[in-house]
Amino acid sequence: MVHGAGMAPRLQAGNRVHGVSVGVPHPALVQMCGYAGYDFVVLDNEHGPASIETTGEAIRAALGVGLVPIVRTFEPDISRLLDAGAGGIQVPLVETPEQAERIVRACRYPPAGGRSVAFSTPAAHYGFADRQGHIESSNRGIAVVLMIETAAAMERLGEILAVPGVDAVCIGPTDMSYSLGVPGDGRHPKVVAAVAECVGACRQAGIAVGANAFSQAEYGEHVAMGMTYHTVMMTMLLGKTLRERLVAMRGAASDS
Ligand code: 3PY
Ligand code: MG
Repeated sequence: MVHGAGMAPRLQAGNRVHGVSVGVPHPALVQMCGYAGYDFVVLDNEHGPASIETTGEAIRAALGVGLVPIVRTFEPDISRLLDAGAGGIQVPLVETPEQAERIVRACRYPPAGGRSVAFSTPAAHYGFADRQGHIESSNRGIAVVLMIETAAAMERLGEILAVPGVDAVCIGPTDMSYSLGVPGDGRHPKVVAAVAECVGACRQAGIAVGANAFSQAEYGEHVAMGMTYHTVMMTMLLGKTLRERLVAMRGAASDS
């Protein structure tokens, strides 16, 4: 039964995947990412304003264009977002192995975990999905992505990565810079060293790792380091393109 849960095996196999972080929760923007050919979207419910209901619409849009909908969210919403059809969960600011264990457990039906079972949900096709098939494909396919973005997380990184069931790590250089006392400087040697250490540890543990790439040059660096879980940020791309075109037009027209 296809419900967007298919990302975990791809991450486990080390496949390179490209996604869009969507902070403006409109289904049309999600559809656009699918038609553009991306593999997945990260619906950003950490920094974005989406409710569970609007996230449900975005998930529906993603599934309609063949995108895996991963939702970036805090722990309390995991259960409802998976029921809404999320194919993966990305939790920010993970700092302890206990938290990582809780997140994995929340993403797996028993006996593998503690996710509450219901077949009336969009994820289970409102009861039309084969029940056992839904349980098995969800447990096999839902991607568990943890964000590592603080000094506290780095201190316990080995323990966090040893938690069974973690499929990928997404590094957050901005929060990391604030946490390391070099606020806003994602290129500071302290941040660069933390990112390199995190990538190395993930690769050693056989866990996919990635980050937002804000430029093609940065994407190249990420690939060279061994990252395979790549995202671009929609608001940044749109804003940058809009501004560049305006500047170019004003430069080209003598009367503007
Ligand atoms: C960070 O850099 O802190 C992030 O959360 C990136 O998504
Ligand atoms: Mg962050």
